[in-house]
Amino acid sequence: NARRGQLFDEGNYAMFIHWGLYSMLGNQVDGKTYYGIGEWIMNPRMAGIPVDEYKQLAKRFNPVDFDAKKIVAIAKDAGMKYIVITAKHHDGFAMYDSDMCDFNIADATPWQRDPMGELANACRDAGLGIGFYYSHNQDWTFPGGGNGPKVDDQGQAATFDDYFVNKCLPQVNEITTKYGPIELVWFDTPGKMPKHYVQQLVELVHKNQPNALVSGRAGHGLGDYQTLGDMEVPHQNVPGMWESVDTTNDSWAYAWYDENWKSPKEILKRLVACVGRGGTYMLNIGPKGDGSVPGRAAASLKAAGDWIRRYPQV
Ligand code: JFZ
Repeated sequence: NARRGQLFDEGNYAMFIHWGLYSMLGNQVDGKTYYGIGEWIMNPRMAGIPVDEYKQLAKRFNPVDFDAKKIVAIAKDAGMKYIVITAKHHDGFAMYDSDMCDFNIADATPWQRDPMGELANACRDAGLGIGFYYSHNQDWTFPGGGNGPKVDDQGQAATFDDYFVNKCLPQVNEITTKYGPIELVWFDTPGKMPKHYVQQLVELVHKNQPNALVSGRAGHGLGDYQTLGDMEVPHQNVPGMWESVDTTNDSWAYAWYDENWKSPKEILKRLVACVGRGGTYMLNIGPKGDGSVPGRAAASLKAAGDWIRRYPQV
């Protein structure tokens, strides 16, 4: 993009991707199914998986069917203009090769690849934009992270500042410098995070990526645009630059039982409702633990895209 904000003027339909260690579980732990959003599986509200146990999952994470080019083709055929993917969700697991924390996909799994890099390259080759979701406040596995462990490995008390200085800020620096120009950083659930932390993050993103947008959920009104409530499709005009985030079924991350897929017609109605009111529609898919995209999601995106492509650009 030549300027910040251009993305929302021109790229009004995007793919959101929730993908991480939790995708391996698909809402099932030790034979028991937990109903809810899959990326929250380790939280006490769901399975309540202890940090050490959750970290062990990485040793079995081997998404051999992940194919960045395939995912980009699905987005492109759907009529989408950019992709935003979870570089780190609340579980704290980095889905890219991080030098700041070894709880990451390149260092902690047998797969040892960097899917964020692969996806960024595939997007650029196809003329699509790329952006990263980064859970800046909540980190459930790093000492001091929001809703995370209160002590470090040595049993010493850890503060949010420890987490922020040693993991959060350096990782946001990584995702905004390692992968060339990116379109946006999607921060989420700021909670009670003090303003000066959010300020530092926003400044860092704008410094490293002058044309990238910062999501409305950065906190303290410091984002570049407004994000409506999850799965909220407005019924009235919304002023300013805004987006709606939505998912193809009920969960964001892959959930084995979740077959409540939106039909192509529903997708189009929701897309048009947002775009027609001046917004951007970002629609999520949850790839499986093996990296593949659920067939029903891909098929509906394709069918909706076929309809979009029948009409000339206006
Ligand atoms: C957050 C995450 O906790 C969730 O796992 C997912 O990534 C989703 C896209 O974002 O959940 C939220 C955040 C904000 C609202 C609702 C759910 N909200 O403002 O309505």
